[in-house]
Amino acid sequence: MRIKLLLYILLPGLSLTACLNQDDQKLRPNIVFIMSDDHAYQAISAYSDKLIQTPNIDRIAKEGMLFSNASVTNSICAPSRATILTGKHCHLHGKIDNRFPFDTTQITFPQLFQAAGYQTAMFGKLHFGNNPKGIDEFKILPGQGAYYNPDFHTNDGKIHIEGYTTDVITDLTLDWMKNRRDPDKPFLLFFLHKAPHRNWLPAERHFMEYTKKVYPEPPTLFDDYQGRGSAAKGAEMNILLHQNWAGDSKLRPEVLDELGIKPSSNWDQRIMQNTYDRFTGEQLAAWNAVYDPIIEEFKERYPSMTEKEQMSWKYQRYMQDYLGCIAAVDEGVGRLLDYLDETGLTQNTLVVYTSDQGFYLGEHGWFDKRFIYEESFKTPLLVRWPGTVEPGSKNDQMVQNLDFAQTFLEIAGIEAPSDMQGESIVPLLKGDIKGWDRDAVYYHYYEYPAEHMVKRHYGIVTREYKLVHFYYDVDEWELYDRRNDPMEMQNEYNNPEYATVVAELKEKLAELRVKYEDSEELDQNFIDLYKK
Ligand code: SGN
Ligand code: CA
Repeated sequence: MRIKLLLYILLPGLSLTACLNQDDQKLRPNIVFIMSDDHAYQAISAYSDKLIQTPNIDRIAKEGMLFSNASVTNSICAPSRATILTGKHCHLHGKIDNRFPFDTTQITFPQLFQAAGYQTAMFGKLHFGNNPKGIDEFKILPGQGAYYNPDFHTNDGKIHIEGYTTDVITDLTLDWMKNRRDPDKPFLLFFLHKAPHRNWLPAERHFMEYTKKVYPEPPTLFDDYQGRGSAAKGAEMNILLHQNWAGDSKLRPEVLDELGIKPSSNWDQRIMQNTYDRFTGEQLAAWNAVYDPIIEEFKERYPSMTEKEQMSWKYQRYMQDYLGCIAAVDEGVGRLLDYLDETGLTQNTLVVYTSDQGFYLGEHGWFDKRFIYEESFKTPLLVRWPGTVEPGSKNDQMVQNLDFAQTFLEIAGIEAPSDMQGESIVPLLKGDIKGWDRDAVYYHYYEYPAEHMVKRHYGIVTREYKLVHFYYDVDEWELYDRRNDPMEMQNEYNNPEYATVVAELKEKLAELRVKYEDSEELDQNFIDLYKK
């Protein structure tokens, strides 16, 4: 088979399917790419069991490899997804933030799989502004999608399905696997959860359980941002100050009025009302039965609560709903893994679990993402590939979402376009780290001024340090010593002891900007386009 694949690579005009007989076709590995939205690695028990048990997601690491240093190039939804699909940094594929359109004339890796004879399917949240290309069957949520009773864009128009969206996405995925997949062809499947994106609405079975739990507070929940620059201080993602009392903490809009609580944002009350409006009568009754007593208790307590107590209350409410959403994702992953086992597909199928970026679960008092700082820069990555990946193995190399396209293409024996900017992690999956020489990664965030007010910044991350440049309306640099200050509480940029480190990293950062073809001119172009 390898020779035929080589022929295909050497003779691009030749159709791969024409070269392969049916047995060869079946031998090509299947790929299942499972991605959730905003799933923090802190909320996967394979990484940390402080918050939640995720036995099904953990199975992928138990039977495969856990990456402890996987990161994204830009910690926000649509840009991350565009990077995954194109294998390019945002400044080249152009989807620098959630608003900019994606130029659909660009090649995305599913198109190459489809052309090479793979079946391709996608279910869940793409959040890309466009329908996907190169996908035989898709059912994707419009934009962010809804947690209950979702609509989907499909190859044949719009559909509406009643139910809890995480379960619906799992059902759609399994329905395709069982009923429409051609067993004689290899497949590339995207199983893309909307959960646990804001505003965190769990399924009934989970809000009943999770609203009763109490979670440990992270040590930096009451961070005052001293030791950091104006970007951390000016960001609007503090749980106490910026999470919505109604939309996020699930107080009733009328209760806010009653208690004289000013909404944290002008869409606070509207979001919760939209949530109620979407429920069926039965769903609403189940919701109220659990959330009404929480609201009643809060009403009693609120008049005597200090700000610190309000923060602690909001943090618990946040964790209960966020983690409750993850419980359904974990069950869905379990259902898919079981199906692969039952059908014998496990052996020849690569399964990836990841998130479009990391997320703050109260670290630095925050929710949301966007920053190059640890919890949003890093993303979970678990990979199972029986026969190739050693079960229970761990890898701490700096891999990125930039690497998926080339990795999958190599696994399928399809040539990657030469302008992709990642690196295949297949050697790492095989346990060979000798040939892997990446010692730094590049990061660039753009969406500012915008919701959460995280300033534009780019930076370099090595194993030991993180050097960041915030620009646009400031010109500030930050340096973090990742080994001695893992919680990133102290900017060492102006500390003379780090002068040599700063100088070296600045040089390296400039080299990375050249290597990846980013530049001040492009920074300015994107600023100008933003203003239009
Ligand atoms: C919404 C959320 C934000 C979130 C963005 C982007 N606000 O606007 O908190 O940062 O999505 O998220 S909400 O009040 O509407 O929930 S992303 O994952 O799509 O990038
Ligand atoms: Ca996201």
